[in-house]
Amino acid sequence: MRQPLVAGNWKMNGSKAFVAELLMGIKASSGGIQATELAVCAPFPYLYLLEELLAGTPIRYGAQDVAFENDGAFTGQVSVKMLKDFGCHYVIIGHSERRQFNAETDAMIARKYAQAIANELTPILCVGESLTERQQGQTEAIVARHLDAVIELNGVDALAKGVIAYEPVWAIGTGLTATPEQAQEVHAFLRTRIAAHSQPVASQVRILYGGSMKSNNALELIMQPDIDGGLIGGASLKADEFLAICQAG
Ligand code: 3PY
Repeated sequence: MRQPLVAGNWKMNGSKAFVAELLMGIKASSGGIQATELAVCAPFPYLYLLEELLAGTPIRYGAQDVAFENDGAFTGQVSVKMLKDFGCHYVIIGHSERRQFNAETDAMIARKYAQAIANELTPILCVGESLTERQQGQTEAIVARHLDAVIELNGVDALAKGVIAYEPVWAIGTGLTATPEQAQEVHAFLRTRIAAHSQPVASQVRILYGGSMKSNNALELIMQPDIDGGLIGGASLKADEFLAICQAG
């Protein structure tokens, strides 16, 4: 049995006041949500607030990126050790916005994954195709490339120490969402690909759907057999909306 996970990706949003209010709202009404694991991934400057305000709750938290080295001359970067120092449990790796705007390659992402698991930080590895790639029938080839880069460097067993998020790029920030059938097809493809290396890892690894998941479409997505929760963008910035998605999980 894979426990559903609903993780918020706040992206580059927030302020101290906003974060405090959002976390208060989530904490106040999340008590009844037992079956689903909840997490939020915040911008680096607010991690200290998460550490403070989520202490003693089952809500986990993390960051949205990490360096692939542990320390040294890497101006502007934040290491896995630093994230652990602030009590992070998760880190999002390879989000399409980082692949697009920060020129992150599969090789860099595989190294970030390696750093995370070496230091017991749980990576949430994002994979997904663009609209053009989907229209050209490239969806499976692209997500396979994203996945294989991590397996090649880290070995398949490393996948059991992380979480995968299928995020079709064409559904991010566009309001478009993959239909449950489209999403399930890719999730099943990913699981089968992992099973070719290891059936136990394939059965164990959680594969989240991300890309405009909201309270009004979460249930039908999460009900699919290979969808184990969601990585939530804009909808995770409103406590009520986020918690409604968690209820669906
Ligand atoms: C979205 O839903 O827009 C996301 O990118 C989640 O990571």
